[in-house]
Amino acid sequence: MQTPRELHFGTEIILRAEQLAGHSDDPDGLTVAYLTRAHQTAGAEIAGWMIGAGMQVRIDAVGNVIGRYAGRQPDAPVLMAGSHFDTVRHGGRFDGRLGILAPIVVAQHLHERGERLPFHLDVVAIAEEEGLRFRTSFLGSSALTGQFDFGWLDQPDAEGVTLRAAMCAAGLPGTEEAIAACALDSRRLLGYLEVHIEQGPVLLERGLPLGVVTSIAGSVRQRVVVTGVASHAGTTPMPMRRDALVAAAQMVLAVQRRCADPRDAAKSLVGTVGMIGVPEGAANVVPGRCEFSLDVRAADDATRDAAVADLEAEFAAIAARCGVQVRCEQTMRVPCATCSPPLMRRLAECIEAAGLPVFALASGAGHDAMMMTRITDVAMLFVRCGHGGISHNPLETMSADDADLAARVLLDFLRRTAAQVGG
Ligand code: HGY
Ligand code: MN
Ligand code: MN
Repeated sequence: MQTPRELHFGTEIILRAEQLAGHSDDPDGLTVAYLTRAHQTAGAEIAGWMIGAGMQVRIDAVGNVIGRYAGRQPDAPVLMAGSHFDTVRHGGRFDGRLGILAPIVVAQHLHERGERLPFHLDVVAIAEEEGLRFRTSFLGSSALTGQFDFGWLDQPDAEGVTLRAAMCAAGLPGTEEAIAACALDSRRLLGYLEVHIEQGPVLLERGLPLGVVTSIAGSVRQRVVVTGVASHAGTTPMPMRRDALVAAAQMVLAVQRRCADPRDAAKSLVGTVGMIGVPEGAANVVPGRCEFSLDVRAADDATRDAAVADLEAEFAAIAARCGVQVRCEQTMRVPCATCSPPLMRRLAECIEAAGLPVFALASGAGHDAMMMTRITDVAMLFVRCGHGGISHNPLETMSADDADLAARVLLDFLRRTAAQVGG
């Protein structure tokens, strides 16, 4: 028989997601960049919920909030569940946050029942995944997996504040030693489970609330800098211009053309220029410099790398034609990641036991789970996304019923894992 508490997992998740969305850098849309005031207060709110769920909480040197629902024995192994709580600019309230809230409400349920597990359940609210403030996507999970790039510490944000200074201002040590100490002991880990909104239309179109993720597309990001010559907009004849923005515009169209090649459609190749700017630009100056971001992803690394190589060659050809220079700097490279077949099977059993069809799908979006595959077995549960599957948009939504099903499957997953671990 279900307890009344179990009936409200989904409602509880939706309410908390709304409450968490109250912490924002921007009153006009949910924006939580790494280590801003809103980011810190959001982390504190999550920590409070973890404590309320009977967890011991610690905050590591990069601001990851880690709550432990202690197992029966102090030396028990650890199952980790989590996701990120930073957002894109004007993002949705479930991206990342669902993967924190679902295990918290499930832990609270276990706590209220006095049900202990033969492993520690560590719920991790990962401080940074989106790369909004610094060019540091997966910062939180990089620290957890011992892959933090210390070169990032000197990187400035748009206001010139370095990552190290931002850490110190937030009360974090900002030292390499402290960050290195964030690395988890992989020998203690049973695995990592991430519950995440699908951020696409696949489950919605099939009428399915949940899906088991098989693999996560790898991505390459670049900062592309085009340098021409700034000159007077009224006096520079059109044939004499070395306009960086005109060259960049052609490069953007080259990205669209190359990544829409139907021969790569089956490999889910996608390419995006999400940011473009003319630093120090003015209405009456021919652009002398233009910078843009490039994000290329595919279901396999070879398809993605071939597209990136073609684009670099094409950018060079465009630059030569336009009399400008182009420099491509890689800011991120994450290989495709594969979920663990045994953990996928266990998730599938839970979905089946909930009376739902089992459906497996690949993820086109990146997730902290990609980094975690470097140190442990990983599983991901996708939850149906409403509004046509839109995400990275304030319209992102999910139903309380779907959130509820996800939490129940998670609870069952913990119990099945407990049965396997024994003790
Ligand atoms: O970009 C991504 O796929 C992720 O949402 N950060
Ligand atoms: Mn996202
Ligand atoms: Mn996410």
